[in-house]
Amino acid sequence: MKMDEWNIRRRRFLTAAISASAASLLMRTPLNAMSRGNNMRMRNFRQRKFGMFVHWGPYSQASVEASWPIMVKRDDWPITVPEYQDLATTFNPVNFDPDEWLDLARAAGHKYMVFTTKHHDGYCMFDTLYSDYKITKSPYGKDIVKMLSDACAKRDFPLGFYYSPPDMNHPGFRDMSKPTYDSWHGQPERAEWSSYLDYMELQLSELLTRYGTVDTIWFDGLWGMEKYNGQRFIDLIHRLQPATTVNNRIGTEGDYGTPEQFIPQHIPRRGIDLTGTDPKRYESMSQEIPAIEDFMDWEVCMTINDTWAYNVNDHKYKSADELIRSSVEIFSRGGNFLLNIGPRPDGTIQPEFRERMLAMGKWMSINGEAVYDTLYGPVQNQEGYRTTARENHVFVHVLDWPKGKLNVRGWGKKIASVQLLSDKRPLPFVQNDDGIVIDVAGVKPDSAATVIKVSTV
Ligand code: JFZ
Repeated sequence: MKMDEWNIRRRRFLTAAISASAASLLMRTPLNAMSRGNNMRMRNFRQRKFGMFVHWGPYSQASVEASWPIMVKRDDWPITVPEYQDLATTFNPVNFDPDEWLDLARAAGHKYMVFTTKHHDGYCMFDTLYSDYKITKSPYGKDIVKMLSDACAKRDFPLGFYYSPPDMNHPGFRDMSKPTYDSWHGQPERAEWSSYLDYMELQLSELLTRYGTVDTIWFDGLWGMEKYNGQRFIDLIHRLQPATTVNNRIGTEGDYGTPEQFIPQHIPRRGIDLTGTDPKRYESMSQEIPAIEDFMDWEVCMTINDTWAYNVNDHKYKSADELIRSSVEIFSRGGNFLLNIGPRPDGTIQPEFRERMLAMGKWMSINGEAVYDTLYGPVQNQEGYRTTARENHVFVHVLDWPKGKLNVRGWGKKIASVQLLSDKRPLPFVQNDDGIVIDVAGVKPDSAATVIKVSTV
C-alpha cells in the first residue's frame, strides 16, 4: 500500500472513528463515570474476579509459543522463522464456534474474556484495513474477533482485547531487511518509528469502534515500554470508550497491575510496578493490609500448562486443586485471576483444559459468594487459611483442614454467625480475645479449599 493512499485512508478512518464514538459515547457512558475517572471503570473489574485468557492464531498449528520462535534464536525451536511465517497460509479453524468457548467460560465460572487480537508476530485476528497479515486473508477468511465480539455481545459477556505493541511484521517497528532476532525490541531511533505508532492508533481505533463494547485493552509492551508513548493510546481509548480499562503494559501505571505466572506474596499497594514474570522484584512488598485508597488493582495471568499457545507436547498441566488453591491466594489479596487457554488449530479446546476448567467451575458454583465482588480479607499471612471479605462478611478459605477445631485470628469485630458455605449449616464457635475457635468436627472438607462464612454484627 503506497504511503499517500495509506494517509488518505488513515485520515478518513480517524474522522469516521471520532464522530462515531462521539455518538456512542453519549449513549453509553453516564457522564459521572467519566468524571470519576477509573473508579467506575474498576467496579466491574473488581466484581468479576475470574477471567478467561485466550492465546490463539496461526502459531497454534505448530505447538510452539506464540511469536517467540521468530523473536529469539533457540536451537530447540521446532520451527524456522520462514516456516513460522508460512503458518498464516494454512490457518483454517473450521471448528471454531465462539458459543462453545462461551459455554465453557460460563461453566468454568469465568466472568470476562481477554482475546489476542494481535500478538508480537503482528498477525491480526481481525479484519484490519492496515495490514494484509490478517485472518481475513487466511484460508478461513472470516473475522474471528468480529465473530467472538458478536457472540459475547449477544450473551452480555464482557470481552477485552490483548494487543501487542511489539510487532515483528511492521516496517515502522523494525528494519525488516534484517533478521527479527536483531531488533525484536523495536527501533524507536529510526525515522519510521512514528509511522508505527500511527499504525497502532489506527488499529486500536478499529478495535474500539467496530467490535462493540471493549471491556479492557490488555497491552503487552514487554521491555522499554516508554518508547510507545502510552498516554497517547490511553487518551485515544478513553475518547472512544471511556469505560474501557487499560492494564500497565504500555509504560504507564494503567488501571491494574499484571503479574505473570506468579502470585505476589502480599497485597499490592499503588505505586509499585507490578508486571512481568519476576517474583523476586516483589520480595520487599509490605505485609501490611493497605487502606482501600492505597490498594492497587491487579490481575495474575497464568497458563494451565507451561505454554500460552496450544502445544500438544506440553503435558505439565496444573491440577484443578492447584488452580483452585492459586485462585484462593489471588482472591484473598484482592487480585483477579486471568487463566489462559490456547485453543487447538481447528478452534476446539483440548480435554485436559476442559476438565480443569469444569472442576474450577464446580468449586466456583459452590463458593462464588466468597469470590465475586469481594476484596482482600482482614486476616492475612496466616498458616492454613486465607480470607476474602464483603460488607460484614469474612470468608475463611481453609487450605489445610484441622482436626476438630479451626482457630481464626480475630480482626476486632463481634461475630454474629459462622456457617459452612457449601451447605449453609451453622458451625459452633467461641470468640475470645485472640479470635474465633470454630468446631468443624464432622465437616468433610473440599480437596482444594473449604469456605466458612463469618458474619459480624
Ligand atoms: C508476554 C508474552 O510474550 C507472552 O507470549 C504472553 O502473551 C504473556 C501473557 O505476555 O510474556 C512475557 C511478558 C514479560 C516477560 C516475559 C514474557 N518478561 O518481563 O520477562
